[in-house]
Amino acid sequence: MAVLMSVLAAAMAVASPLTGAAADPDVFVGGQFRAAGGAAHQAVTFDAKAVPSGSRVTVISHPGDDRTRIELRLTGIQANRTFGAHVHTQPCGSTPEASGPHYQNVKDPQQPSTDPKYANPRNEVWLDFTTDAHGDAHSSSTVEWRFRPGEARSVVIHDHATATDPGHAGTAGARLACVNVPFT
Ligand SMILES: [Cu+2]
Repeated sequence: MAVLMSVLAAAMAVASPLTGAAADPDVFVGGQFRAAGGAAHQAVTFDAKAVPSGSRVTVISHPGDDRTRIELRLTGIQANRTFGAHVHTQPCGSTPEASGPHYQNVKDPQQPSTDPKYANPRNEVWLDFTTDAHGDAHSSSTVEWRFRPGEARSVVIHDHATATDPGHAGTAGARLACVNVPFT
């Protein structure tokens, strides 16, 4: 019996690193934007001209060893326009502010954070994009860290490209749309 137990323990010791790898799957979210308010939706729009109801969004988060690659795809939103986009800390709600501040790997003690030391695309996830003539776009970002589970909950699409200068860093204008993503 003792021999059997030690064999099992050895088998489990070999198996556990594999189990650990399997516990970090990609996070995949896809859906259509719906007008905010009323029922909770996967993806909500606050600006029907920029992000029409029925346009589509896909977010894929690929966790790796001490790094994360995040992809954003959009179809059918306003054509030939540059938007800002970031990972935020709270889920989308019926108002644009519900999604909270940007997720930061190292949190700025000063909030709202507009210090480029913290509000930058290495410490936050910036996914700015420019649509083509069809209103389609794709962007991605790879950061050298993993999300703290439960602290990154959405991707927000903003009015314009993200600023980088002190006092404005990380800002990108009004929040036009939001998609819920349970980042891990
Ligand atoms: Cu943002």
